[in-house]
Amino acid sequence: MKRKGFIFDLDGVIVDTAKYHFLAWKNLAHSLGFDFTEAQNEQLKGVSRVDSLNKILAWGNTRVSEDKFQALMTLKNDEYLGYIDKMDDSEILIDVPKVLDFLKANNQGVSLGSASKNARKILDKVHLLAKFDAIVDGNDVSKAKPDPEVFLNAASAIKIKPENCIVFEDSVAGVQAANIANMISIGIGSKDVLHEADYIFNDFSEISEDFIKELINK
Ligand code: B16
Ligand code: MG
Repeated sequence: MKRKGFIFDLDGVIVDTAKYHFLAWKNLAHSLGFDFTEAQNEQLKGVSRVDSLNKILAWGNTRVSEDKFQALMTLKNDEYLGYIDKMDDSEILIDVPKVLDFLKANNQGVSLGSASKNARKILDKVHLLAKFDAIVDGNDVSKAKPDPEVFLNAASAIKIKPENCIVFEDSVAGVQAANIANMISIGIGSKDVLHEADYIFNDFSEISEDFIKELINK
C-alpha cells in the first residue's frame, strides 16, 4: 500500500472546543459591555486568537490599548484553559479514534494542522497525543488559514509531499488552505458551508475504510 499523509485540524474535527471558546469570548465581551452571539462565534472557527479578538472588538465598536489587548488575550485564554482542564476522552468526536487507528495500522503518516496554541494540551487531555507522528499548531506558524503554511509544515514534518496529503477540516478558511496547498480537502460539517471541499461528510461515522483505502491508493 502507498504511504499518504493525513492531516487533521483539531477544533471541530477531533473535538468540539468551539463551545468553550464561545463561553470565554462571551464573558469577555460582556465584561467590556457588549454581547457576543453564537453566529459570531461561528465566524471565528479556524481563526487565530489574536485575529478573533480583533474581530470581537470591532463587532463591539471598542478600541483598546496594546497593553489592554494583551491582558484580554490572557484573560480569555485562562478561562478557556479552565474548561480544557476538565476535558476527557468522552469529548472526542465520533469515530475519530477508529480512523486514526486504521491509518496507523496501514502505515500512513498522521499529522495535526491546527491554528490553536493549546493543541498539545487538548490532545493530551483526550489521550490522543500518541496517535500523531507530528503536531503543527498555532505556535509553529506565522500566517493564518487560508494561508497554507500550517498544512505545508504538517506535511513536511512527516516527510510527505503536499500532493500526497489529505486534510480533514471543519472551517471554510481551512478547506481553502488545503486546496491552495494542493492537498485533497475533506470537509467535516455542513455541505452548505464547506462546498469548496473535494469531499464533505457530516462526521467520521460516514467515512468508510474503503473510502480511506481509495484515498491511499489514488
Ligand atoms: P487558541 P483549529 C482554532 O483551532 C479554533 O477553531 C479557533 O476558534 C481558535 O480561535 C483558534 O484555534 C486559536 O485557538 O486560542 O487555543 O490558540 O480549528 O485550527 O484546530
Ligand atoms: Mg477547526
